[in-house]
Amino acid sequence: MIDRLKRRPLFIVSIIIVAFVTISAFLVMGLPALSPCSYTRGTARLITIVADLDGYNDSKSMPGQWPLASVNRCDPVTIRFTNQDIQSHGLAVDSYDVKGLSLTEGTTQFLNFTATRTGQFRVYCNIFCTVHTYMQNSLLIVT
Ligand SMILES: [Cu+2]
Repeated sequence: MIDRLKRRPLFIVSIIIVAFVTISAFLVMGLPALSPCSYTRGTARLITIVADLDGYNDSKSMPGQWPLASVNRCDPVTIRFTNQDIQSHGLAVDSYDVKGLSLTEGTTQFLNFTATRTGQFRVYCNIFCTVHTYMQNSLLIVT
């Protein structure tokens, strides 16, 4: 009986040490990596962006970032990009496709990727055009 009571503080100290080491490991190494999207496929998302002299989907008349699109992590994303202008326009997505698309007058192309990383990613025209400033602040939000 006395022997059991003597051991109890040792047990409590052991628990505290294990908890401390575990918490320290999380703080030093960060949270465990997210599961790969090959195991959890999300919902297919279609985003339509039309480029013309009013920007991306009339972004010229919008005060903030526009157009906005929200998807969930692991969703397969398709951006349908149409250029209705007579000059060329591009479409790039930070972190996902910085090379992007380059479209001539009156054409449509698709940009496909899986939203593997969470965060906010700028969508923008990556080739110079006369309405370039209106095509710099579209946003893809991955949660
Ligand atoms: Cu452009």
